Amino acid sequence: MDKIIPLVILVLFCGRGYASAYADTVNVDIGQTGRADNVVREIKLTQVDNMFLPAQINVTEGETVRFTIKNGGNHKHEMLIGSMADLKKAAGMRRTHPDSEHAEANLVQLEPGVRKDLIWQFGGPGVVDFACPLPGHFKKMRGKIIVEKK
Ligand SMILES: [Cu+2]
Repeated sequence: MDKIIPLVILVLFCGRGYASAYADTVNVDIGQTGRADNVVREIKLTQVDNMFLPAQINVTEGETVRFTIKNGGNHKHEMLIGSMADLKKAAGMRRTHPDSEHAEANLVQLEPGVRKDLIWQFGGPGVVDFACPLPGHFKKMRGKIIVEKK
């Protein structure tokens, strides 16, 4: 036991160091719910088991986009827009509380065969992530939205 405990502490410490030094930037301007009369672009997204098609989208800063998301798979899927830190947090929540209800503005939940719209206004330039946070989907079912400078 004497040797195991310090190793666990070391792993935890390294995990945090990695998270803060690399990918999971918390201060991402993900944008906000958009208004239908401001929509300048429609983007079709298809969910299959388990990926998004396409998985990379380019938009322009400030732009309001109507995403039309179709679940073409045989399983329930979600699309959640956020920073990678937000998405990982949501995926963790889905694992620990699989039956909880979610009604965030940046989330769409789709049963198989269903199509839904999400109108979203992007903020400043950067990279916004999206994913299906459901257990077993999250690692592969991800995409990136590149918000380009105007
Ligand atoms: Cu999914």
